[in-house]
Amino acid sequence: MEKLTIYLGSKNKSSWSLRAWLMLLQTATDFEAVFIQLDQPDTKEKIANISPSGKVPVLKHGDQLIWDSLAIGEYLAEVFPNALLWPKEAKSRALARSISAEMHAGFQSLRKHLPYNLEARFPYPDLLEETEREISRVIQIWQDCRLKHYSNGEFLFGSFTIADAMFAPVITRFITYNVPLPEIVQQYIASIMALPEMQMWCNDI
Ligand SMILES: N[C@@H](CCC(=O)N[C@@H](CS)C(=O)NCC(=O)O)C(=O)O
Repeated sequence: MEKLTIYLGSKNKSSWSLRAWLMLLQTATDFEAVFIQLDQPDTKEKIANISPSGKVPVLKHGDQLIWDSLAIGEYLAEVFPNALLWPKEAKSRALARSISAEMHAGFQSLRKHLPYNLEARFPYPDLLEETEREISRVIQIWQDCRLKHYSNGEFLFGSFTIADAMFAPVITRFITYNVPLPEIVQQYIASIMALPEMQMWCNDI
């Protein structure tokens, strides 16, 4: 196996890096993690040295670079089929890809008004209607998936998939901002937060 290196941003600041980290740990393969501190005078230069897009995460496999969290997930799913990073069944897989893409491309208001910050805790703030609408949409996605896959495991499609990784930083945002959530969603959040790889990320900032 060629050497795998993942380039990541600071744990407290880089929500996209958390996604790639969770996906990579599912493969149970050896890799090197290189963390680049964000918001430092030399951050842009350090990232530019490795990343064609000027952003992290970036995966390096041998001499191949893969950047962007979702592209990294797709690559890992191909190279490590036994990790079952996408659901096995075609329709579930299509749904997992749909919600992962929806997360990847959307929820701008939620991202802007509930910024990712692992360490902070705030009371639930007054939010714009659009942000509230996006929160409701996330809750609806999680509820629908959990109701459908309740008997197969604790995650959106039963076992952990790329879709769970894509939503993991939304979970930490909901915790940071004390977002009120229905019971079934609270259970899902507890399952994600209990993952050892999530603990490794959150408890060692
Ligand atoms: N669409 C990209 C977004 C990556 C991104 O925005 N990364 C941020 C950190 S979370 C970054 O590298 N920012 C550059 C900087 O802070 O200088 C992905 O899915 O990986």
